[in-house]
Amino acid sequence: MKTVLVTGATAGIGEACARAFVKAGWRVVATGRRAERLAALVGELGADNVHPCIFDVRDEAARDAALAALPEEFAQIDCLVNNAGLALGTQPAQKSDLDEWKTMIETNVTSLVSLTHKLLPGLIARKAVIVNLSSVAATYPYTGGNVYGGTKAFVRQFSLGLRSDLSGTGVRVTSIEPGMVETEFTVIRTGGDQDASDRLYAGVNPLTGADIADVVLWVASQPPHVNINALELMPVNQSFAGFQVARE
Ligand code: 8X3
Repeated sequence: MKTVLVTGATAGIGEACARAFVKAGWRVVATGRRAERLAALVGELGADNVHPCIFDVRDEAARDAALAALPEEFAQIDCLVNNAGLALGTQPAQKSDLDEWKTMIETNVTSLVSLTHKLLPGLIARKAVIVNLSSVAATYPYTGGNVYGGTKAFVRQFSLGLRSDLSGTGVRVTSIEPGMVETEFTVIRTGGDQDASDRLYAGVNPLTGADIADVVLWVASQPPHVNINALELMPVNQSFAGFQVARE
């Protein structure tokens, strides 16, 4: 039985990953800040299948304590899903809040590289799969995307660089780059504005957390000689628009 560690498993894509991996016969270490959400996941999927680790990914001491206390049967990680991340704010740079920028960088970039660095020796020993959740915002800039897009471009390029560094180890690395996925993402981004989130996704038929979880599981289930480098996906109703032009 293989073990996957999923960060940000309390909601959205992470929670869906926990469900998909358990259904496929994996053990799941589910991390997140909200203990009650993780407890519900354990209740639903079974304590033999899911081990909750309650910590904020930005808190390295709490993270290390939780990982050091992993039961033996959950301690060997075969797949790391770096899912925890967030967007804060939709304003242009000149109206953005610096603290929100820093929170995105700490969560999406610093915490991701820190956890990856910590787990790397074990991941190499087990020829593991690392799946990093980037975004279409890594490639396509949009107004108000500023630092969020920057963090996701980092995740994509870090993933590709990591893969290069890990050449010959058998470790596989993938950058997953979704477009619109209806989760708590936009409610969080807008500071709790459920109406704004509902308006954004209305009529779009957006991707779901389960759609992305299926892709993550598929990536992790490839034979050992297959590496999916990067995978970008969008709902059918989301596509590309042209450049904007400001006229004088
Ligand atoms: C966010 C993708 O398309 O909702 O990661 O901005 S999108």
